[in-house]
Amino acid sequence: MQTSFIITIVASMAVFGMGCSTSDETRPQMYEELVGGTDSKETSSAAMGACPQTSYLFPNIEQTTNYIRVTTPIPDLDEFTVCGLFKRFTNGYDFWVSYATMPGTSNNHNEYGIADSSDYIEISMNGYYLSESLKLTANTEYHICVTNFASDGRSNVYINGDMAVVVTTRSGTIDGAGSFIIGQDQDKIGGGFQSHQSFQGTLRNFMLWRRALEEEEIEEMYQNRCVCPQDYLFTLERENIEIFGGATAVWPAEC
Ligand SMILES: [Ca+2]
Repeated sequence: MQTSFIITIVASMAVFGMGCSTSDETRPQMYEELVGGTDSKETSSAAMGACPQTSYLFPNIEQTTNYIRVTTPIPDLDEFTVCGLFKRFTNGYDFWVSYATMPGTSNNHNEYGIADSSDYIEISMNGYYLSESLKLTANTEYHICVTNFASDGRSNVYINGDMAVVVTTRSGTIDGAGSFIIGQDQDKIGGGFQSHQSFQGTLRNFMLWRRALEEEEIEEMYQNRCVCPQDYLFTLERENIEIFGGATAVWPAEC
């Protein structure tokens, strides 16, 4: 009975989505109830533990309206790691992550970013972006982690647990207090999106840590999406984000 109840909820969420509308408060609440608590945050630093499961669908191609904004305050970042399970539906030029800093600091809309195309991955740090060859197939889900070292501008890209490519851009601390957006490229703080840079696909378990994760930790997360190092800065749990346009939260698979 419980299973059928969940299926009904999932079907409803799939049909109606959980988009930007603030007119229907029941959908975020429903999602939070289904996802449950986040007691895992209380465990000690760097210990592996149960990982909060999140899952989002970006269903629309070539638009500037579907995105997620992280509401967790972003501190200055020196070493940090982002990971997630990415699948895109097309071979376009897709921005997964766009972090823009506020006017009054460096006013930099390319402070940090990750984008990909069918045959390269592009990282931006400190206003400088560079791509390196990397082939990712559409409609295939990849576990992707990027460890970043602001001291020398280096980003190590791990695909399915293995180091795949190094992208070296520009050194310098990533300024905090910026705007962290998933699914669009910011050309100004919180906006300036261009449709050809939008993300269409799915994203699961995206999160950020304020350190470079060890290769062993990344490999373990690839092997088992239900565990992760507990010292993360944020996940995409509902209380940490705002969701816009047709971007939709979907019920994550159980662990
Ligand atoms: Ca742009």
